[in-house]
Amino acid sequence: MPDEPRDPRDRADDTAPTLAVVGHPNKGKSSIVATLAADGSVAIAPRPGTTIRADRFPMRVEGELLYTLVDTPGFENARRVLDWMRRNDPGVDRRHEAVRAFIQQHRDDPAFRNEVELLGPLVERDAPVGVLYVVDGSIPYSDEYEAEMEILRWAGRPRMALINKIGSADYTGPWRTALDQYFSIVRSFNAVAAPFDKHLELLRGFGELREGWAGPMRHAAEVLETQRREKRRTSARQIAGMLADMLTLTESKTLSQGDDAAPHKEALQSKLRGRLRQLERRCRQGVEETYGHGGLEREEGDVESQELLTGDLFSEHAWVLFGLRKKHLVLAGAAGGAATGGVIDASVGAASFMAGALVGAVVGGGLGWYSAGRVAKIPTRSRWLKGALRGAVGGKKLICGPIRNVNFPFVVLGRARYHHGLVAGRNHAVQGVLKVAYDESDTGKLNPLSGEETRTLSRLFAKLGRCRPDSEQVQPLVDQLADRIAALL
Ligand SMILES: Nc1nc2c(ncn2[C@@H]2O[C@H](COP(=O)(O)OP(=O)(O)OP(=O)(O)O)[C@@H](O)[C@H]2O)c(=O)[nH]1
Ligand SMILES: [Mg+2]
Repeated sequence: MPDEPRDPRDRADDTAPTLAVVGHPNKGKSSIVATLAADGSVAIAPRPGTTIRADRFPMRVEGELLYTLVDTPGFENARRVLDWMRRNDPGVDRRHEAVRAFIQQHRDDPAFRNEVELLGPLVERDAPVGVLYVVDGSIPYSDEYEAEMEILRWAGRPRMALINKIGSADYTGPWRTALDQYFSIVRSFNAVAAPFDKHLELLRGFGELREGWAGPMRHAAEVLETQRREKRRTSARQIAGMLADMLTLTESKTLSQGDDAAPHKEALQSKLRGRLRQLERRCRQGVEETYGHGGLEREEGDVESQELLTGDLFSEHAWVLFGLRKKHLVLAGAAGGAATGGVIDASVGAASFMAGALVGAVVGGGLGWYSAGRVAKIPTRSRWLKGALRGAVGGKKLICGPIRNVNFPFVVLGRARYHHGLVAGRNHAVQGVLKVAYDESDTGKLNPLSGEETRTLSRLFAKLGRCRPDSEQVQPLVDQLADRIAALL
């Protein structure tokens, strides 16, 4: 019977490259693995000797294996290993056998525990493995690395050197000169700070290491790029959904006749603010999960940065930073107002449409201007319950929200864009808390919205604000909003 056709993903598994990341202890090997495998579970720590076993980290997207990275412990006794291998040199054409023999003979020798672990993946039979040798370009080159590079040469695998600069000093030049003698490809790559396009560039570079790897590595980069775009779209949908929830959110309470409304009003407003904050928190968690950073803690820095992300959505500081500038507030108010005017007129008749839109623009523009830099006020109104006036039913309903301030959704969006930028730009080598360190130099990080974008968004916000939360009109508006937001992330 002929063989069943194989799942193309299995074939991909056969051809997916494997790269062993090796080097001196504490030079960022595990950090490179974490970043390129997008895996926050890789053990990284400031002290040497963190990694004690060779561990495989497959990079899979929707079940397809793109490549595998092998994290390894650092060299400890490279000189002694090389001495042993030289004494047992079987000739240039069979030197990899000396590496294999070394492993076999020292399997139980605690002095060479690290070397046995790290060299193991390099000499596995039938497994085409590439080697990434990691050095720290912020400390000077010295002879002690020569033995490591020589051992790797003996292992006979295609290899690339990566200069990962941990500190601020720069010895990249001398390092390159030394590395060029042992490695066909030498690249600089910062495991912690490298932006996503540099990850892709490096992955494509791996394709140069072996015949037959260019295709799989180019494919891997394409898949990751597509996945990245999808993550941005998902985040945009999460942010748009949050905005829709916020713009339609109300809190209400039925009061008995004779009840003093004032304390209830306070309580309702505070409850509404609490729910809005909760919506923001939930959206942030969603975005963090989208980028594989679920369960992140946020570190609260100084008061300024605290207010920015972990701080209060309603703080004046957040409004000054993320709210629209006055010029755009007028545009926003005008666009939102024009939309309102247009809708009102539509019911009256086409002839007055433009006139209504104009009035709406003027009124809206005025409101926009008025609310520049002001923290959102929550409108609260009361409605007599049916029959209350006739005395059949007691009391009235106090309704708080939704927030109408034109600046409000822009403040929320600004904060969401800033948070998204931090999360999307965070490599998995950065472990622990999400550091919120915002200072004046970050101000330009968020591209300001153009007048056109402000107008379009304002119209959508205004339309959403007129919807009931459960109405069918909400979803199409959220979709449109998500498209706009995706372009801004
Ligand atoms: N600033 C900065 N720190 C880095 C970089 N790469 C690694 N580090 C830090 O350097 C320390 C060691 O990083 P690891 O990735 O654990 O190094 P390693 O080579 O795997 O270490 P061992 O497993 O002990 O051999 C950690 O504190 C990392 O956060 C980098 O590019 N920039
Ligand atoms: Mg390590």
